[in-house]
Amino acid sequence: MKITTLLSPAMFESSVSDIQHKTVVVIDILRATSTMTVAMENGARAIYPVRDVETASRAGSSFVKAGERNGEKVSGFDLGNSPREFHPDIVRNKDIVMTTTNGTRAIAMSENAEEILIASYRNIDATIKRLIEKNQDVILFCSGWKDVVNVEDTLFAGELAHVLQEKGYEIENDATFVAMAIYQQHQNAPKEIISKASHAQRISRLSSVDDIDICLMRNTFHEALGVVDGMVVVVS
Ligand code: 3SL
Repeated sequence: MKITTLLSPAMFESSVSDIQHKTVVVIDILRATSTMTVAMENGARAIYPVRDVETASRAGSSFVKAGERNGEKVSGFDLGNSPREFHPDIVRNKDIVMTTTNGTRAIAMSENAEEILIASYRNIDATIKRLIEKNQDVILFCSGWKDVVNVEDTLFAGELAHVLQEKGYEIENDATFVAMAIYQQHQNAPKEIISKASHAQRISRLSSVDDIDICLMRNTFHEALGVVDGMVVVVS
């Protein structure tokens, strides 16, 4: 089995082939995939990730509409993309339609994969378990920020690659070695480097530093999340 890492969506065209036989792990630590995990932890029925604001705004009134652009809540939507907003009182037993700047874009780009997993620190062990059970070539897809590489997604991809390599997976591209090197250097103090990251600074300005702590909590949810028929649901 092989691991390919995309440090940003800009690598997609040049680095991805045969996606229909692979598992793609979509990573947007700050904050889309972490927030999706929180929503599912808090009892949401399903999340419909969509690429654009127009599609999300057309969802029926039974949906909770979550939208973020440039770190801010989309005007007229029920929620933005802060994990603190996805409270059980709001999301329990609800379907959520969600669009974000980078995370839902990466999910849409992965649509032809055999399986798409939605990963965050909050469900990292369940994600690893699912990958090992599937025993398929893996693409670690860092959502980045507007096609630019970021620290937090790279660090997370490096951890997944490190664990999978120990299980016998082969490293397919240099981006995976880069992610693993960053992980090896910062594994004991991930928050230290992540809080210096440009998007962490942006979130602290626009939302709250609490979001960063929430997104960095490990294994608060013991289920893998995947995209099935266009919905993010529990797959394990
Ligand atoms: O781009 C995204 O998908 C978001 O996670 C960005 S933000 O954290 O909501 O600003």
